[in-house]
Amino acid sequence: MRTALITGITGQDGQYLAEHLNSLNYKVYGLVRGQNNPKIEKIKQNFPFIDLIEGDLLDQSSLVAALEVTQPHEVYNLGAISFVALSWNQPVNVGEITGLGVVRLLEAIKLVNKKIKFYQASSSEMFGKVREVPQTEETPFHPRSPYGSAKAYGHYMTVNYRESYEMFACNGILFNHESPRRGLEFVTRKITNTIAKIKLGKVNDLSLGNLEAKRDWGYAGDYVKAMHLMLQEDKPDDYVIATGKTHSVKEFCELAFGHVGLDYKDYVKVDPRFFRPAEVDLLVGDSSKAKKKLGWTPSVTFEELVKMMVDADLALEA
Ligand code: NAP
Ligand code: G4F
Repeated sequence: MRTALITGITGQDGQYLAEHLNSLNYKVYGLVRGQNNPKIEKIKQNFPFIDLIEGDLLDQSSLVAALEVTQPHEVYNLGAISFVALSWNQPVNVGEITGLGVVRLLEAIKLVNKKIKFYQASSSEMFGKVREVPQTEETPFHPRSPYGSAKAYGHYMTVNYRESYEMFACNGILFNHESPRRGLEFVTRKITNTIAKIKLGKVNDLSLGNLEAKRDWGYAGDYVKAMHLMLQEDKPDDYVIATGKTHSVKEFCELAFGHVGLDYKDYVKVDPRFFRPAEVDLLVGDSSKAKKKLGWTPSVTFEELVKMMVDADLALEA
């Protein structure tokens, strides 16, 4: 039986990846942190097949111990401070966890067993002020936030360990991916959850920041399959994972409000508090390499994703 250790198991992607690996008969371990983390109970209840192990990307020895205990064939590093807006308020914390955390894990693998295959959750945020459209594996990075900069460091260190120590280390450069399990702080879920509350008379309006920003939004359930496929290849490599289509926050609002028979213009207020010190205006990825080499393609369209999220939030809030 193959064994995987996932950091970030309490997050959106950790949950989908654990389900996917379980369906492939993997033994799944999940790294959890904190002495009273409320998310841990939910994981225990909803995913009883996951074995939880304590550890923290800030603590080198806890990562070494986690690898020694679980002896995984594959490690998926999904743990991070992942909310871009927060990264301006906590740049050092983000550097420590989202950036240096990658190196702590790579070092732990080098020490315990260099044959462990490693997946790093790289991000389209690294493209930032984009140098070309669409973005590919060859597009230069120009990160626009402490988060994007920390991810770029983690990305290059993953490449560096691959080249220096012949480790099987891959970067998945994933564009935005969403689902009903998305954190409420991210714009898509903030929109769909507030729509459900408006529809049920719990709130009256929705305050957002920049409505013109464009993102390449896909479905998280599709994207975790690409993570696994990367580690099954003969050689380690880096891959862009995206839908190839881009939409503005405004378009997301139009479609999501429209799905419940409302006009977004009657509810959405623009609030300067939600603007960022530097914005990533446009992201759209070219995942031809993943299609060609991994046979990966997304299965859920933008329209299906928006409806799925609105319907799930209506059910949750009812
Ligand atoms: P998420 O829902 O925000 O989950 C982040 C996870 O990181 C949580 O499980 C959190 O655990 C864990 N974490 C935070 N600090 C940690 C620490 N010090 N040690 C260990 N774990 C820690 O993120 P996601 O959307 O699933 O994304 C997964 C990964 O992909 C992240 O690295 C993210 O940056 C990256 N990514 C995401 C997207 C996207 O669109 N979703 C796109 C590109 C890249 P706690 O419960 O303990 O807080
Ligand atoms: O949903 P967001 O917060 O996601 P963002 O910044 O694109 O980051 C996500 O995707 C990255 C991949 O590209 C991941 F690496 C990262 O971990 C995370 O998962 O914001 C999307 C856009 C931004 O342009 C933001 O300015 O929506 C705009 N926006 C407008 N109003 C808002 C809001 N974002 C949030 N969170 N809240 C608002 O009220």
